[in-house]
Amino acid sequence: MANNPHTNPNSSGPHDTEFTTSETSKSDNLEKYRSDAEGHDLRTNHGTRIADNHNSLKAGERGPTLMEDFVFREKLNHFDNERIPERIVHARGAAAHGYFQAYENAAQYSKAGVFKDPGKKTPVFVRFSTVQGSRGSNDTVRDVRGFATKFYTDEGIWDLVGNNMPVFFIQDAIKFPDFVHAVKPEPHNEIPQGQSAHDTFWDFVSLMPESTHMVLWTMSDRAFPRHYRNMEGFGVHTFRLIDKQGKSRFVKFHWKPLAGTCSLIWDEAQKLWGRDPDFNRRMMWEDIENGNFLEYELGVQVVEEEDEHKFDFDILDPTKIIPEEQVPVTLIGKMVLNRNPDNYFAETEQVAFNPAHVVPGIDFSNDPLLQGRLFSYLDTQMLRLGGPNFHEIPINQSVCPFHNNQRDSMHRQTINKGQASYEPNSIDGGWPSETPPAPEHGGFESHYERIDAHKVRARSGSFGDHYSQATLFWNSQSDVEKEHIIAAYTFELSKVQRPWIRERVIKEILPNIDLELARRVGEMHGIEAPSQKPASTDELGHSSLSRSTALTLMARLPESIAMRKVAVLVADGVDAKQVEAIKSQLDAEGAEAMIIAPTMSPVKASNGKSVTPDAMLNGLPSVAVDAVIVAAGEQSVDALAKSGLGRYYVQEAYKHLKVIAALGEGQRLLAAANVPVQEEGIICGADLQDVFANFSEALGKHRVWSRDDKANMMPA
Ligand code: HDE
Repeated sequence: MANNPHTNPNSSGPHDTEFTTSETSKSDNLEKYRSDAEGHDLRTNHGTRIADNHNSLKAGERGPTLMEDFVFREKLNHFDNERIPERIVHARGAAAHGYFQAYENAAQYSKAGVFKDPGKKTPVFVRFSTVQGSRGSNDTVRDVRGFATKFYTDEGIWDLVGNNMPVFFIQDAIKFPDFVHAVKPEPHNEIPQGQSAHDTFWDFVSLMPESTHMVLWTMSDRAFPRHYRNMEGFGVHTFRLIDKQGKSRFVKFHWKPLAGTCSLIWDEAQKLWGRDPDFNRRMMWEDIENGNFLEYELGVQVVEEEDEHKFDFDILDPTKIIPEEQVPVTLIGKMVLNRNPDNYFAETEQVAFNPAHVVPGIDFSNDPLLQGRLFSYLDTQMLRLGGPNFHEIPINQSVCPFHNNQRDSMHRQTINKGQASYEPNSIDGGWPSETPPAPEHGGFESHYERIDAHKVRARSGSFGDHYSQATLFWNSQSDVEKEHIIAAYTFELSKVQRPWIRERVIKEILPNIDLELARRVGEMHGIEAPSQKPASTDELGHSSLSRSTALTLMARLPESIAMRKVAVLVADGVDAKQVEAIKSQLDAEGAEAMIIAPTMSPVKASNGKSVTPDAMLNGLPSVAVDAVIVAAGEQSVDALAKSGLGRYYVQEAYKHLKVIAALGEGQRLLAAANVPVQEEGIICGADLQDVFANFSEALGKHRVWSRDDKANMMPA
């Protein structure tokens, strides 16, 4: 309970209750800061019109520049100071605006206003990021993706600062600087960028068995999502939800993508570093511009307080999931990302997330990783955004009113009126005043938790199981996913120069996950893996589940071909009518046709018409699309078959398990490229409707998984 006896005597309850957000509240709030130069004169920052923006003021045409030139000095001075420190982690990111809408069932768990009214759309701003690389690194690196959501609610900002993987590398926040130093580019030469495949990372994680579960997730294909719309999000820690009666329940947050889950393939991801380093960022931007919005459902796993100790693991341990078979995910709302930012720096770069930004109805657990984060995020903004007033930066401003007695410091924008910047006061009428906690519109009240303990620098014995859920994850993967994980460990360790680190991973860590995994990776490194699990029984832990379907990406494949990008290969002599028919068919199923030709010149079709290409063969390579259709037309197919890039296009698509369709003579391109024509996922035929029936079904499964073992034989 609020216990200040000096609370404003005029205040008989909350005074800001009139305020309610709508879908456009944040955009309206940003409007006063937007600036459009159209029709305006060029001026200095202080308003003086500039007559010449090409020449500095000099003593004579060939003489030195004069100190007096305030136009020059101001311009250069501002430019020289344009950069701010990038985020220490999650430096590379892309963001979008949108809204969240609760379902009917949400309010039963939490009194937070954001869950109250299913008719209401609360504005959100979501930033996706990679973790290791710097701001200019590549999008498709093997890494965790940040999934940070800022809800601009009636009652203040709630930040759900999550990742696309549900666990973390360490259990206690005091190890975070060690972990980040180990994973970042190495300190002596700043190599490698955006990679975990280097000595310091594998040295650290092989000495820290608690990291094993999370490392396994990062060795899976989840580490390079095909699109931000195709990845799950997780709050990771256990939080608390507080209902109107003040009852607390533990909760894990999940974002479930409506477009299903799917990922790139490692070779494809690597090629994209060069061919489209902005792949994820570009796809999201273009899709939103084209009205193909990103959609997720918010889910919760709710655990009653009395069930806290019913699990094989400690729910406060952030290296553990709560398997969905044990506590199902209840969907409580939907989020739509539907508007690109106006300015990258002002919005995406300056946004400041913080897991400590909560509203009444949401509270923390004692997870020691979460507890540390509650300090770190505010702290880091002091350096990055230059002081404690970063909450005034437009993107960070709450849309609901906020008043307090915090004052001054660098770049203060607010002009606080009145004489009393303290509380209690009798000079300014006692305002702003406290609000007692209440089921609605109340002040924030921390959960009334009894803590009776010794002060210790220690870790709970219940955090000692380091392997059982790694084994659960491994056992839950499909065969193809397992092969990809084996290949990932093999590749990563091949980049580790110190043999004892490779040995430690293969002999002391991997066998505790699975003996076969260790044996297979060991084989590729000439290292014999042990035949018994070396860890103690306590470290191996126990999982009452042997498999969880929610852990395989295959459990939520897209099913439909909506919003998939399909390359249609054409050259001079193509059947223009058929190209139109392919486009309409893809359009009808919600997919996007990209006409790809050898050059950007209009293609001369067999009927004398012309077809306008969207891109060239090497401008939009197969790694940037989901499937390929070779259009019919004798001359067109011959030209593509003679072109190295044409043959490479289908070879590479084959290698990456993509669905390939060839219409009419199109088959000849496949033959010329040594792509088998009679195989699952290669659809040849003359009739468009027949071909499409198979094509759509195959693409709904995202890739032709049965081809995985053959694909490596393709040299592309
Ligand atoms: Fe973060 N993390 N983190 N983290 N984190 C930051 O905050 C930190 C952790 C996550 O798009 C930093 O503003 C500590 C888990 C995301 O702006 C920093 C610990 C999860 C983002 C920081 C963790 C995350 C960050 C760097 C361990 C998933 C990007 C810049 C105790 C639940 C947010 C910044 C954005 C960013 C600290 C662990 C997610 C330094 C100390 C676990 C998505 O404050």
